[in-house]
Amino acid sequence: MHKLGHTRSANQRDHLLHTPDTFVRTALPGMTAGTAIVHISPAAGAAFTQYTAELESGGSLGPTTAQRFVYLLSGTAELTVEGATHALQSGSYAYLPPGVVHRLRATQAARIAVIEKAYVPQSRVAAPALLIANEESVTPTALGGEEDLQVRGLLPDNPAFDFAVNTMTYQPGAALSMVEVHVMEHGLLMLEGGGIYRLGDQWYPVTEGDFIWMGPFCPQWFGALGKQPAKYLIYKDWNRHPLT
Ligand code: UGY
Ligand code: MN
Repeated sequence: MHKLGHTRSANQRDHLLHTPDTFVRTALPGMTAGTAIVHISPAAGAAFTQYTAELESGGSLGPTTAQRFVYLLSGTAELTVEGATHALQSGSYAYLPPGVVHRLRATQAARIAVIEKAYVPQSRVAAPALLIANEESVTPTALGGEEDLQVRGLLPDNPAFDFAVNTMTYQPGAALSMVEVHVMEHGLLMLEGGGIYRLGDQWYPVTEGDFIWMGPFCPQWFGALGKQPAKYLIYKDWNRHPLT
């Protein structure tokens, strides 16, 4: 059915809601047998890029000189880096330091969340090392003691990292305990369930498959609705002075 120009997608100064009906697929340099849905980039004011790579079996990501974080949404893949090949499945993720040559190839059709960011060095702190893990190996913690809101920090709590990526899982009815307004920006991919996201002065219904960018100081709040938990993957810049 034709939607007569209607969409939930919205593009505001300090936030973006990107819903699947508006996704445009594009080739990225060096990517083979696959396409990318670019959700956010410096062109829209962000200091990072996030895209969903959709690879056919045998397809691979192109190279990057930036640091790269990948999280397997579905399918299987193999990551060859530093002389070893690692099998990735749903929930597997990897942090690839800047300049580390690697090859990420789908072994079955795969969807991969990809975050890329220029590294901001910190004096007297060595750059982070390669990390490959699965979300299931990370122990969740209750946010602010709220048992119905569990957070998994996918990257170590270590000042070498200039960004963080977490998953947050809300039981139906759970919500952030406050409206947050902070210097960090976010890239957020809804993995399961849905609810209401407050962004700036608007409240949006959001569901699995949606992407949200929140710019610095964008007022934000989320409450989970429905009968299943809501879960999202969320990026934020981290561990650096605001002047850097
Ligand atoms: O880490 C965060 O800032 C997180 N609580 N923000 C969010 O879920 N919008
Ligand atoms: Mn936040």
